[in-house]
Parts: sequence; C-alpha cells; structure tokens
Amino acid sequence: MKKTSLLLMSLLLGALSLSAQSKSPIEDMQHYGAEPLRFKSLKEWRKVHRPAIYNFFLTEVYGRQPEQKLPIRYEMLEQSDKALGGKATRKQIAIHVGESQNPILLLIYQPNNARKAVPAFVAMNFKGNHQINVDPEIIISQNAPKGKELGSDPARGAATSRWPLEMIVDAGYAVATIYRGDVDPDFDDGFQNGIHPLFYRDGQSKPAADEWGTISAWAWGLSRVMDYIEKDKSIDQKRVAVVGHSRLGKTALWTAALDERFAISISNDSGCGGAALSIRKMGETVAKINKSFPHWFCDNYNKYSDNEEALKVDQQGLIALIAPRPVYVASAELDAWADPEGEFLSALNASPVYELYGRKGLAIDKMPALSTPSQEGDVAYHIRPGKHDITSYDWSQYIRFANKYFK
Ligand code: GTR
Repeated sequence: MKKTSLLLMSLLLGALSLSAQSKSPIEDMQHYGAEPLRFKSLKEWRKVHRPAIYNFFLTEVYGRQPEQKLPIRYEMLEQSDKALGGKATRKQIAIHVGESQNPILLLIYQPNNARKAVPAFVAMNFKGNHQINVDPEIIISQNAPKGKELGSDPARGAATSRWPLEMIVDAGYAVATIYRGDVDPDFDDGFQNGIHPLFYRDGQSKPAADEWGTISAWAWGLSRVMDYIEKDKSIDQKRVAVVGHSRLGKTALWTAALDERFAISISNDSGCGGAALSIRKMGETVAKINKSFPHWFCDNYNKYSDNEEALKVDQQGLIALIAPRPVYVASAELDAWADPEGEFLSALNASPVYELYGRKGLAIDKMPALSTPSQEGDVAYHIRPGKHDITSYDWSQYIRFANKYFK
C-alpha cells in the first residue's frame, strides 16, 4: 500500500473510532416510546432494559445526584408524646448537611402505644411543616414563606385538609415530612440556593446538563429522611412508603426509582413528568413544564420540548423502575392538566414488568369508574371526583393499599 493511502486509511479509522466513542448511550438506546414494556425474561429486563431506562431518566430527565457524600448530622430539636390530643408522639429533627447553616427540618408524628416499630409514610410538603397542622409546637422553617403571607402565624394549619394526621396515626402509621424549600427552594435562581451549591466542584456554578434539577434534589432530601428512619428504632425502615402530591408526586416516583429502601411509592395527581405519558400531549406538555419550571428537570430534558417523539422511553418507564415494589397512581376527575388517562396508561404499560417478577401489575385494563379503586395488583389506580388536590379520600386509599403489604 502506498504511504498516502495508508495515511488516509488510518485517518479514516481514527475518525470512525472517535465517532463511536462520542456516540452517547442515549443515541444507541432502544426506542421504547410509550408502549407496554414487555420483555422475554426477568434476566433480560434486569441486564439490558432496566439499566438503559434508568440511565435515561437519570441523565435526560431528572438529572444525576452528586456522588460526593457530605457529612450529615441529625439533631433532635424537640420531642413530645402529648401530640394530637395525646395519641401521638411528635419529633422534630434538624438535618444538618455539611457546613450548611440552613438545616432541613424533619417533622414526625407517630402513634403512641405501639408495641413494635411502626410503618411510615414519608412525604414532602409545599409550604412548611407548620402548615400541615394547627399544632403550635411545629417549628417554622427559616425558609418558609414569610412576611404578610405568614403574618403572626396565620398559615399554621393552612394545609390541614391535605394531612389527615389523626386518621393516619389511628391506622398505626407514622408520618414524616420535610418542607421542599428546606432542600431546594422552588424557583429558578440558576441553582444558587438550596443544596446544589454545597456539592459544586471547584469552579462549578451550576449543574451540568445531565446533573440534578430540583426534583432530583428533593428526592435526595427524602433519602436523607430514610437515613434518619434507619437510625430511629421506633419506625420500621422496611415498611416505608413515599407519597407526594403533584410536583411532589413526580418526586415520590423518582425517589423510589433511585432509592430502593422505599417499599411503596404513591403518586397523587403527579401529571406531566410524573405518572402521565408525555406522548399524549394532553394538558401540561414537556414544553410547557420546561418553560414554567426550568429548574425541575435537568438541562437535557429541554431536548424533548415539542419533541416528545424523541423520548426513548415515556413515563411508564419510571414506574417500571420501581418494580417489583408496589406503586399507587391516583388522579382527580377535574385535573385535566395532569391528564388522568395518561396517568392510568403509564401504570398499565409498566405492568408487564411486574409480571416478570411474578407479581401482578394493574388488575384492570380500562379506566375505572370514579371512586372505584383498583388495588388487587401491585400497581394500583384510582380516580376520584373533584379537583387537583390530595384529600382524606386519597389518603384512606393509600392506607388501605399499604395495609396489604405492611400489616
Ligand atoms: C402546576 C404544574 C404541575 C404540578 C402542579 C403542582 O403548576 O404545572 O406540573 O406540579 O403545579 O405541583 O401543584
């Protein structure tokens, strides 16, 4: 061979291997779309498809959490067994992250007189721990809404209807909650507040395109609650459900996908970027959510704005990642923004993966009538009358479902 053709040949080979290297695993990934996830064997799911789908959500949707670990310290601020009229113990714990002066405040109510460690619902709240109940002892976070909105104390108990604490405690469960703003305030400030900056590498000022947005940060916070529960012998770490409403429902699903210590995941009206299939473009779409909430997902997710067809896997993949652990998806009739049918279809299309584990997925294949929960399978679903909200009806169904596994 002539010298020049040898040179050309090696150039060509070099270019080929370069392009092979730079091709991301996402481009090479199979396109599952929004279809039912049917595979030949559990082995194939675990070896091939699960890792690919996991990587997709990790790097294209919510963003990777940092590998770096910061020292975490739990400080018991207050404890009383006189809560909720004497039926519950209230605990308030400051979760100190690294050098941060801004702790995450964990509030727990758990039944008194339990003979052994109790199961728990872990849930994030929207406006501060003090809004979940009128209990005057609840410590108000320094990050909670201030000024006029709070006044002397008017917001205390403002979200009581979303937190039927007595019903939950009477059913034998603990409730453990943290305020979203203690982990990462819910607005776009270029990731300068909240926990993100604590993890920046030298010279880094915002997360890379595949690194965590706010939902992944909230999920990180919920995992720290689980770390606490592992230390508290009065709560059974093996019987913990993570539950969330709306944006926090998206978070509850992603938290359970990331952290296998959560035994059940419950998505209440989570909609776009949660349980709902994006491909349907009903109600909120990927473009709309990225525009209104540019901080929730990782930067890579912008690729899918008005481009849902390019999503290698839709949100049924997120539910499948939680399998074989039970998942509950719930919708509200008037919540068209969250696309109830899209939420139902995700639950349905994730179900074949549950069957690979020898479990039963969703027990129905058509949307059920209002207030007719399907809880026979390990994937459950209900749609209730009313608007976008989490109500005591929703909670009563979650308790019934959790009882199936925890009691
Ligand atoms: C809406 C948002 C939804 C949902 C909801 C909520 O504004 O479009 O995705 O998360 O907020 O969290 O209540």
